[in-house]
Amino acid sequence: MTEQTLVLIKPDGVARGLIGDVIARIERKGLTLAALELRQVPTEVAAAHYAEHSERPFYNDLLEFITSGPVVALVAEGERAIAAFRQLAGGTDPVEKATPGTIRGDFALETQFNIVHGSDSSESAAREIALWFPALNS
Ligand code: RTP
Ligand code: MG
Repeated sequence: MTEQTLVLIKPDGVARGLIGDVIARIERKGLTLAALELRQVPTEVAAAHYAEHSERPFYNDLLEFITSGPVVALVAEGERAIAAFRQLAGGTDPVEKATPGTIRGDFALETQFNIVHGSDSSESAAREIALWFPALNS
């Protein structure tokens, strides 16, 4: 089924010059881009984006990190796009869970600095796309 998923290249990925590599992997997989923008994240958007983690011990660090520099926000589209991008990203812990060949497995050492975000379900994707790109699909 054709889906859309919200991807973020987090501040560490942008600062380390990995925008092109991440986008190349998305395109090579066969997904297409429906929206793409470099932007500074307002704290309110970061808080809404990660609202499900608001009670977790790492929440404040996560908000501080995601607002620490520009991110690339994009919407990738294609068959099973949500699971397809999660496959490209690899597991949340870039050493214990992500395998080599994935974005996190290839480029990251620490869970907090794991380069990318991808929506984890169709409900999350719909919520996150409406948050980051309210004009898309409207
Ligand atoms: P994301 O939402 O960023 O795509 O990552 P995810 O689904 O793989 O992981 P999730 O459980 O949603 O966690 C969101 C982000 O919070 C940071 N985190 N830090 N220090 C920690 O134990 C910890 N756990 C999670 C990571 O940046 C993770 O991507
Ligand atoms: Mg998540």
